[in-house]
Amino acid sequence: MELLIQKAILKYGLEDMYEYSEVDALVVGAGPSGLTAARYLAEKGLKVLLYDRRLSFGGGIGGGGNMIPKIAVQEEALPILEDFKIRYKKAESGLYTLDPAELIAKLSAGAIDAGVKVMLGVHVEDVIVRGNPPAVKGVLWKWSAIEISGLHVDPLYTQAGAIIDATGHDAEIINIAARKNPELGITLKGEKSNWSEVSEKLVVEHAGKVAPGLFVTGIATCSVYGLPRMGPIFGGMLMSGKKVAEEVTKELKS
Ligand code: 48F
Repeated sequence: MELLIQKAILKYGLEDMYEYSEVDALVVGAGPSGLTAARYLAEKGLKVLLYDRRLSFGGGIGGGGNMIPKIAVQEEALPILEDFKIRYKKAESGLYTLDPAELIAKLSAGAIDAGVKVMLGVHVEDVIVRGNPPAVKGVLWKWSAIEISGLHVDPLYTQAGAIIDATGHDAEIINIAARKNPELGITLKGEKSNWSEVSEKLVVEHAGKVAPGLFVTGIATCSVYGLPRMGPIFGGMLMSGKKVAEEVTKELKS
């Protein structure tokens, strides 16, 4: 039996890895912005792969608002909640509240049902840049377990028409791309102190293309463009995910 289990995993798992070594769009980060972006991209018929270095979904959603199990969003985000069939309640403040566990589960299920292939335990550590003008063409990655072990193991490669950095506060992929490839002309301005109402709008406006082949969404957008962080309100994360999906779709289909 052990042998049959292993053979089934190797045969079909490696088949998946082979098929997904080249995709239309690669989203790095399975937080609120990455899951939202991935679903709307897949709905347009694109081949979409989503990596997260953890063995679980949701990024910063699980902590709710300051570890209290409720999340706040503003009215403009309600159409996205409805697309994912996420339940919400109106609060006295004019905001809407929802359950973080439901948000994680339904964003994840929505992305997978739309056709997104998810690989967890994958740490993206570098980008590949080619061409003139230079463009980001793919990423290098390791299993997170290898990254954490500190062992020297060469990374694997995934090629993508568009790479979306949804890695959260540190904008890890764009940081690496900027530092190692000055020819891309990316300058990261760094995240500013909290200003929720301003940041929630600016993060949606700025989500999009950073360099050829490379896009940003979610709170990573604040690090790239010097925008204030927004604290425990999540509408901007969802709306910036949808916005980047629209930009990437336009570019890949043109
Ligand atoms: O941090 P995260 O939830 O990013 P987000 O979608 O949402 C931010 C909010 O959760 C919250 C907030 C809202 O107001 O401020 O912080 O912008 O999810 C980022 C995901 O990316 C993964 C990480 O494990 C997390 O699940 N990640 C980060 N770096 C890498 C990565 C990497 N190098 N390779 C793979 N995954």
